[in-house]
Amino acid sequence: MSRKKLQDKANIKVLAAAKKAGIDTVWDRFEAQQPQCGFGMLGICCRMCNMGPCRIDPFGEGPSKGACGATADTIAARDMARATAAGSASHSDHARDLALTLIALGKGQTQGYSIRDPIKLKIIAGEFGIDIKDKKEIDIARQLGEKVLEEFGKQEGELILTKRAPKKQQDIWRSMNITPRGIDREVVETLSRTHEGMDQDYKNLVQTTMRVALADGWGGSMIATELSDILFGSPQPIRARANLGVLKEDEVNIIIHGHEPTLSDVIVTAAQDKELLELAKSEGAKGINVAGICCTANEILVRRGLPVAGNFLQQELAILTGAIELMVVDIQCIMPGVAQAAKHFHTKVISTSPKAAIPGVEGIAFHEDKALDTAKEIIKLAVENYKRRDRSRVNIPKESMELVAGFTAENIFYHLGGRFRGSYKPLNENIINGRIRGVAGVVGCDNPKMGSGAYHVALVKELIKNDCLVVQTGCAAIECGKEGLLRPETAYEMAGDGLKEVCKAVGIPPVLHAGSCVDNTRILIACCEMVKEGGIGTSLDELPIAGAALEWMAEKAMAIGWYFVASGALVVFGTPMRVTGSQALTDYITKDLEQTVGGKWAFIENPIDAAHAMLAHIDKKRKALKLQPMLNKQAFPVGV
Ligand code: NFS
Repeated sequence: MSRKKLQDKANIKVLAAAKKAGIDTVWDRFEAQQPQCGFGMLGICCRMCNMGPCRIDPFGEGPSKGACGATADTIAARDMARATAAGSASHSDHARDLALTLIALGKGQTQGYSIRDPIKLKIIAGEFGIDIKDKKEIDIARQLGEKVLEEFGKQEGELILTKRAPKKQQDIWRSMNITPRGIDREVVETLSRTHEGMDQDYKNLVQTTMRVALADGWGGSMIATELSDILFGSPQPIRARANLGVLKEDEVNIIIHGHEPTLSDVIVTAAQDKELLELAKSEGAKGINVAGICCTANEILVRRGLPVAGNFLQQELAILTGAIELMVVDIQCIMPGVAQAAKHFHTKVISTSPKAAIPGVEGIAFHEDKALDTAKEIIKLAVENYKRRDRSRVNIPKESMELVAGFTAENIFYHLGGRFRGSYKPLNENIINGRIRGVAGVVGCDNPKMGSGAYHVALVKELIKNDCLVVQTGCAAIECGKEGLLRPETAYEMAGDGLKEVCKAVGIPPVLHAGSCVDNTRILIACCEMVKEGGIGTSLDELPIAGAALEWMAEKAMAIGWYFVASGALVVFGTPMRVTGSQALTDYITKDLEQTVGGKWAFIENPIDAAHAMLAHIDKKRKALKLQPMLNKQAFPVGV
């Protein structure tokens, strides 16, 4: 597969118009960066102190050490640890804000929020040791928020949600001293250990990397998912559409972009406000159309069926359609290019988080106590901007695809077991009897290095063809949704015979959209349920599972990859993390680590090769478990 292949017709159409108008996009800027810095890519450029920047000669002709004496192993491992800590911090800070929202709700200091999943509130409160007897929901919410906040500042002990993992994982983590103690502590310690003159042993640096990542997976991200379900409702399978074609020619188009559901959920509610709809009509628009980009889109998609305008790489393209009145952004994955693209059109960009200011972009700070008022104010700005739309420049591609999203560890339980005997038993049984080979997570970003999402699509097709049930999150899920893979019909069109039969019996697509990137923790929980159900291993590392984020881009993806590896999974990235300048580190994380944590990394660019590596790994686990041979004889051979 050639690099930079733009397979999405919507993208091709908008990019052609952008080129004509002389407006650059992420693909142009990426191209302008070529060739990219080889030292940087290999992870052997050190900028930790002001004796540097230092770099190691990968050909062995120039320096083999930095000014302080740091080797390639130390330099690459420190860089990897820091990036993982940043990813973990991002998810976890997002979770912290949700805890603060829950506390504010408990204190009656919010506007537009309620407890939408009271059952989950009580379950999670129980897990956090809160006595819920005779307590009002609102009081439980406040107490839970406070208890969750303690997880961030804890100095000793173990994060409460790590108890959800199978005993063997907990034992491994304890024996390797990687059980996360407090979320903030792990981030701070990783930053401190990677300061100049601190931790120099790459294996020791991998240890802090795993612990800070586990603080994300079994801490920050998991908390974010649970609190979002409590505040905004637990997802249920829901139909929606994705791609730029969801934008409307004759309505006010508002894009919500970023990650937190806190504001965007209220915006979707406020967009149905009668007065605002009247105002839109008086401005000549037929309605107000709210659509999403990135994980904010996923958060609202899985709960309310929000139309998805696009994934990460499409954020500028949405603006380039000339049909966006306003894009409201919160945190993470917002390209500076968005504000630059907006300057060419009437589009207003509003930033709502003081943590993510953008030069030249108006900031409207968002506070929970005035959430609904703020949302209305923002929508009003959009409606008033409708008259400034230059109709001669509107270029909305017609492409949009139907999809089903909203599968969770809890509701998949009911789907697989049927309404009256909710259980993971049918999933496990179908894995045991060889109808389903295993479960693969295909997640993460899209990256101009790989075109515009084609790698996810090719990988998922190969996996389901070979009877692997696929679970997705993030931009990878959006990409596969646009390509029609998230429809139940996909089972008939593309899945192997065994998987097809199960999907047909249960009524699910072979590719399950489980939400945003913090919702990767839903996959962890589903895996724990598989272990609990029995018959396919007593720990996560024994399960026939694998994960991939071929088009990964963000540091958050490194944190996610690492917490899956440390939890016992094989994780495949399409382009390597910046480690390959150190052979020792690369070997350690792609080979040796499997002996201790059960998981490991692989870096494989070709999506078919990546699929086969995942299938081979799954087959290795099947063999160890002595499961029955695969029923579908045409499928990828049980090779290992
Ligand atoms: Ni994940 Fe989601 Fe998308 Fe990548 Fe960005 S939106 S949090 S980081 S680009 S998948």
